[in-house]
Amino acid sequence: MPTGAARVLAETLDAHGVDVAYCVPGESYLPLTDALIDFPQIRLVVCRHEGGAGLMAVAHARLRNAPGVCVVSRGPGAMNAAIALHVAYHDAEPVVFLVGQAERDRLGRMALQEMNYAKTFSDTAKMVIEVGEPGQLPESVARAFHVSQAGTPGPVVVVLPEDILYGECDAPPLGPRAPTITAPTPADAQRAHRMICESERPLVVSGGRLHGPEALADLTRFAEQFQLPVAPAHRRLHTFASRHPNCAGRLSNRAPAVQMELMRKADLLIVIGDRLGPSLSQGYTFPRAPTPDQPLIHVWPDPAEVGRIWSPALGLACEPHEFIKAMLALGAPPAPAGRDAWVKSLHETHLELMAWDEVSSNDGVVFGQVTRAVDRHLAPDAVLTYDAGNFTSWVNRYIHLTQDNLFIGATVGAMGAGVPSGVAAGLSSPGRQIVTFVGDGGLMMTGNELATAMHYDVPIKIFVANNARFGTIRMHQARSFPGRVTSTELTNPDFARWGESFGAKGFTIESVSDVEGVVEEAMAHEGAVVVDVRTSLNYISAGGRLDEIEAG
Ligand SMILES: Cc1ncc(C[n+]2csc(CCOP(=O)(O)OP(=O)(O)O)c2C)c(N)n1
Repeated sequence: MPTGAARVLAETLDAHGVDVAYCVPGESYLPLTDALIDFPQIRLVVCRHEGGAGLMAVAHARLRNAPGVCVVSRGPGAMNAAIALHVAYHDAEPVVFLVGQAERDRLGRMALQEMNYAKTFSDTAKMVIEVGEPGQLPESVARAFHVSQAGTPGPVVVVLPEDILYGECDAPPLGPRAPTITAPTPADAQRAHRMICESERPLVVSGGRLHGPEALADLTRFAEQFQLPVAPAHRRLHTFASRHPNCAGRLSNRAPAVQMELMRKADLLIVIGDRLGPSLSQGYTFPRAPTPDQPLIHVWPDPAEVGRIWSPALGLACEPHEFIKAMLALGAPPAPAGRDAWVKSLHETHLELMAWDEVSSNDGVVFGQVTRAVDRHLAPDAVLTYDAGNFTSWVNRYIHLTQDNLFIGATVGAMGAGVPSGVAAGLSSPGRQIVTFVGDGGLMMTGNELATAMHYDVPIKIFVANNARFGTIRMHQARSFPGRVTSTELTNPDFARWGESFGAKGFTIESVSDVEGVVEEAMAHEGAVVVDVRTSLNYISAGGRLDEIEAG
């Protein structure tokens, strides 16, 4: 007996275990919002902008290691969500976007808000699935979930013509397809094992595909048993505990020169669970593209990606955790002489870099003072998120993390991701402490999602690096056009009062003497918090001062 198509769609989402979906409602998919009333187990989170909703779905995917779901209205709604497709594509996060469309018999006539999604998203979606008939709904949605996770994860768009949602559907709802887990072949595992065991100066890079406590614990065992130094990849900071004696330092963008000088001495790179990219590879120099300076073992579950840019000595298109399990199963022989000293030298350099040099400035608070203070108040399983901008360098440098933390940052460097990611953390992973760092530039892009946090009682703690500038661009200007300042100055609201107007508690840090007290109070506060940190412009990043850059 036919059932309402929107109900079958809701049943299919339910069968896929969806318990949170992020949306901005639209008249183009009213039957779906209506059908979801009967599925209280699926929480439809209403956001204030589709960019925010989409970025929350991306963060959800990272938090849960499962597809995020974003539902947006057609045309304008879809275009607002486009940034999230771009982030999910570059960051390899599985997200299913359900997007409204005009009625089928109006398509091609410039119907209200009609759009050709296959054309528009041809470069940012793994797949665009147009639902042509109501009976295709369950299969289309099941395909979207499967494709979003298979191989290199990414965003999949399901296009829902309005009349289909109002129609009836003969097909039953569908559940998820069985996942395919790929493991290394025994021969490849043996070869990798031999290369690792014989190397004097190996370096493991731990990427974001290493998800969850078991995979991360096995990574630590692998490092300990084989005496391997491990560097967490760009914006995947929690994948290896920063205080662990095998931690080699973080491969963030523009990593400190002294660290890179040492790491470049590695005689083997083992990249596990990261696609690599411009930031991690320090502009395609580590490993060097297309031919690395040292042998590279690259582990990523997609043969099209392994070898696409870099030429690895050994490419393994398999699940990263399976690779680690295979290495552990082969056992660790005694490491070559000198390995111990190599691991120690990397770790000592890393700890020296993470130690705070007492610096202050007369043009505002050095943001590192704040990140360092926050570090002391972090819960053991805190979720940290950040936006994009120079202030992130202080977080990369001065916040210690363990594998019990979860760190979310868009590797593609999209401003606006920070606050929505923090809100998603509260909704997808309730009960954990959530700390978000954002610049004044990024906050004014998607900070309106603080309203979503208030609506759903998410106790997000937002620390704003407020230097009244698009600071990163100001820094690049100083480098490329010294003395010529333009288009980077900002006039901001009073962020503490701005936060309070939403119902959050507002704080302002104006000088170094405010830091300890305010951070302690803000971190202890039970609800949402906005801390406006009047930040030094001169200390533009942990890597260099503006006056020094200007001077050349
Ligand atoms: C959506 C988006 N727009 C523009 C940029 C280019 N961009 C990179 S950093 C930056 C300035 C960031 O300013 P702010 O958030 O205040 O942080 P700061 O760099 O001052 O620490 C801009 C405009 C970007 N990365 N993303």
